[in-house]
Amino acid sequence: MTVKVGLIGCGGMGRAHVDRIVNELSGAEVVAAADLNLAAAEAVAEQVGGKAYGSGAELIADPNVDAVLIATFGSVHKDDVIAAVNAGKYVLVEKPLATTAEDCQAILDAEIAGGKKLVTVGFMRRFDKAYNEIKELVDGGKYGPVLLVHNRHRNPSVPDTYTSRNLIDDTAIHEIDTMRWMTGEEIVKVRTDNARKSSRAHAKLQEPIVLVFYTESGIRIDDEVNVNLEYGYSIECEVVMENAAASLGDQEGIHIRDIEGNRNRMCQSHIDRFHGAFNTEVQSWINAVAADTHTGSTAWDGYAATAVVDAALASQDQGGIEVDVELIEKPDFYA
Ligand code: ISE
Repeated sequence: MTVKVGLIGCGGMGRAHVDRIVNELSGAEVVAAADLNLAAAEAVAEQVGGKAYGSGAELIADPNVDAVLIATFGSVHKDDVIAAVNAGKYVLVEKPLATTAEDCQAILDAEIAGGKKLVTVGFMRRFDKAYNEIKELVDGGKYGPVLLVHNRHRNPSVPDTYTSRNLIDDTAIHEIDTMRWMTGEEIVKVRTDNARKSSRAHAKLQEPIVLVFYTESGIRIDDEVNVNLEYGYSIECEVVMENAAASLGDQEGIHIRDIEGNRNRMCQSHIDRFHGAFNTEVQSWINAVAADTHTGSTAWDGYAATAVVDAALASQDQGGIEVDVELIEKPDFYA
């Protein structure tokens, strides 16, 4: 079966997914594209020989669309995700699932009412080879339990529209999900520490910051979020167990030795650094849709990550105090 995919949101991320489906992956074709900016949808539709729509609702209602890939802004995810679930279509939605825990709960309710797991949240790091190798070490237990994790999330620059809240709800949300997945535990407390402000950050952006999380068993996790560090897109993670520490390799790309030194080529964006993880993620989703099963992170994972984001934003608003994460009881549906 060739899965007929409809794309909602024809910006950079959506177009990168179309390119991977067309050029690198197998088992799917893009048959429709939607965007409020109809010209952007038409450009993608022309590329793939599909239909263009001015809204997600119209694309979801198209009987020729088997499954939906959503790459719009998080603040407008909720209605399209619920419409796809109500139409019984699998949906891969870019992070965040929605921007408030309340909106995520509405998605959980719709999915539970339909009785079938249809929603996958695009937390692509779960498909990154190196993160998976560390997780295997953690799960294998050879080195004892995890005590601490140190993360660094560095971007070369961000646009002027990027706000201090985005440090948490757009950037650190990746570590929030990865740490829940890696440790198999919920995050129960969070605080935010400010650092000396980077002179490269625009006037209203207070960064870098360090988030400090604690999980149910007391694992302490820190996450430096530093989004104007000029040199590149750099993601670091060191997991400290009782008898060993394991870290991600420096970059996904190549290593160079020349007269100027011995170094890695620096990635410049998430699309570059996580190219392999995105491909594996979308290919797994295509395979799962074709087999009528669910893969990857669930709507519960999307909800739990957003609940941690809400607590971290509350900490940020209140001068960095430690805030408890409020989670509803996990429905058996997601056990
Ligand atoms: C962006 O939306 C991402 O998902 C990237 O992985 C992250 O590094 C960046 O800060 C975000 O803006």
